Amino acid sequence: MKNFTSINDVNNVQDLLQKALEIKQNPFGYKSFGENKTLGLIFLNPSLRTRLSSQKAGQNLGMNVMVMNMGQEGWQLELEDGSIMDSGAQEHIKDAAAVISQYCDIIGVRSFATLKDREFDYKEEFFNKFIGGANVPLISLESATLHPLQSFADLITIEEQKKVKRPKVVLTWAPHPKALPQAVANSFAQWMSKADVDLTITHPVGYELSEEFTNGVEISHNHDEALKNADFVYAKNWSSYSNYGLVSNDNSDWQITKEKMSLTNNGKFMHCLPIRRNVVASDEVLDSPNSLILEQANNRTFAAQTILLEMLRNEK
Ligand code: SN0
Repeated sequence: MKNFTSINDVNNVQDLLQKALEIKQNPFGYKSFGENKTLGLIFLNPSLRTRLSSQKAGQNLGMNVMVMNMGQEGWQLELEDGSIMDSGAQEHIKDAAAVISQYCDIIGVRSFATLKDREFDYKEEFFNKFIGGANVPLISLESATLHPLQSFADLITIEEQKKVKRPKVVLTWAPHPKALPQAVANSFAQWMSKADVDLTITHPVGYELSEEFTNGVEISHNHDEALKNADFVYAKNWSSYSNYGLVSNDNSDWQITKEKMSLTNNGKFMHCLPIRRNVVASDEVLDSPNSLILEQANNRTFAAQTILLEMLRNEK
């Protein structure tokens, strides 16, 4: 695996899933693979789970790990080739990526969507420019349009928790006070489309995701109807794709409550976190035995460790 920026970098999703489950049983079984190797984790945006689980994943493999909060502590990066850098940005992304590559054997990068320039975001300009300047494998820690490590952890969680061979999984839009990226939802749709599940996406009119990720997926604007008989309810807010970055009205009736969950097949509740309690979902749902939020967060370590091991194996 050269880079990991989407599910398209994975040869066989089932094999990867089985590997993750094996690693979870024996997290220190591959400790020699990362000996004298360095993992660099570069954050342009805030993080809790991604930062700590990726660090732990690297350590479980025997790697040295360096973390930099570039958004706050680094130079502002210029992306334009040939630009005269006489204002704003102090360093070109190609210089930064090449330098970090000299210190690291694998680089993880987080850079969220701007939510202002759809073309820039959906072309993944930041990631592509960084990869262009880097000389070592790159792992996405959430890009403008995707969050593959999160979706891989979600797939592991569903595999562990499912009671039927092909569960009904519902990805539901949820209310939120701020405009958020579509990355988690896009990525979840992409991974679930390749998993042994029946996926339904439900959202208010105006919150359609890019068809690039939802092609062939059942989509419903009827929240209650979509939730019926769900085995898994995955809640996430995202801002509008068509009216890019906008949040038009509050739709507070889309909050996942105990009443909404009662429509499901004793369904399990999922969210990637961080979650705004009693806005996206109620305390009752989040603290119920059917909530999988901690299991998902725990599986972030094993998702990251599986991808890191694939990359380290390539080098051997
Ligand atoms: C990010 C997102 O893409 O939605 C990261 C999720 C893993 N979430 C947020 O930025 C939440 C911020 C907020 O205001 O609640």
